[in-house]
Amino acid sequence: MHKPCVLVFAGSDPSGGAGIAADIQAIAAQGAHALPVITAITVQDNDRVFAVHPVAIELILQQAQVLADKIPFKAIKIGIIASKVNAAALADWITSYKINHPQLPVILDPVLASGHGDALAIDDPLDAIAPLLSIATLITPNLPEATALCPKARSPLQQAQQLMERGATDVLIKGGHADGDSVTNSWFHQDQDKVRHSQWERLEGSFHGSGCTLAAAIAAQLASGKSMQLALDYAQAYCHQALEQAYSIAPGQQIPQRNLL
Ligand code: PXL
Repeated sequence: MHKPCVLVFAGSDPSGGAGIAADIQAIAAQGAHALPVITAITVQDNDRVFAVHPVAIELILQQAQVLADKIPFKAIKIGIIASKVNAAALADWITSYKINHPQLPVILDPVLASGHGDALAIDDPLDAIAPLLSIATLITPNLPEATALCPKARSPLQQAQQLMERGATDVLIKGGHADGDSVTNSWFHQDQDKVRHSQWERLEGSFHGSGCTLAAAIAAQLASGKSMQLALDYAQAYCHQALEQAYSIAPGQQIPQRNLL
């Protein structure tokens, strides 16, 4: 049996809720295989982040290169990179790799802070994302991230357009931070004027690593050969189920049940 691979660049979260642990589980649950390259070690529990230590960029890129030399991965997923210089160097590496793999989807979860607003980068978080915006195929900001990334935009459509002007073909703006009984995610595609909304029942409580789960599941679905539309549909349905079945490890944020029951 063969499984499609996803090259993942993400931070480690020792609570096991977010970051690379979340990505590995979400990718496995789609029937794909994660190639996890750790970009930063964080010190955190299921609620708060106490420290972030970026991994040396040489070590990140050596791992990526060894994998790239042998394993034909079908998507790249990027979580926190945690520093400006590392983000710039990783963007360069991915740009070079894509010369021979122009169709390779690159999914960027533009994490600017933890759910509690704690820093997940040693530099200004916008600086630690900026170089990656132009190499991403799909960007998956939540509402505060979309606002911070595109401060001059006056609507989600303008935010998506500004992000796509930098090179992405697709933007999924996640509506979890809005009010109301339901959560609406909005998918914008470069060649279509129409937005595609998907609505999900708002679940009680707060979750640790929901964004990682969704972006990793999308990457795995794309790696498995799904169209963007199907990948988004499957991954959002999967993520919603994982949140419905979320479990507790301590007071505070719950952990998505990524290995669905
Ligand atoms: O969910 C965003 C995120 C990504 N990566 C790491 C994290 C978090 C949130 O806490 O810890 C490592």
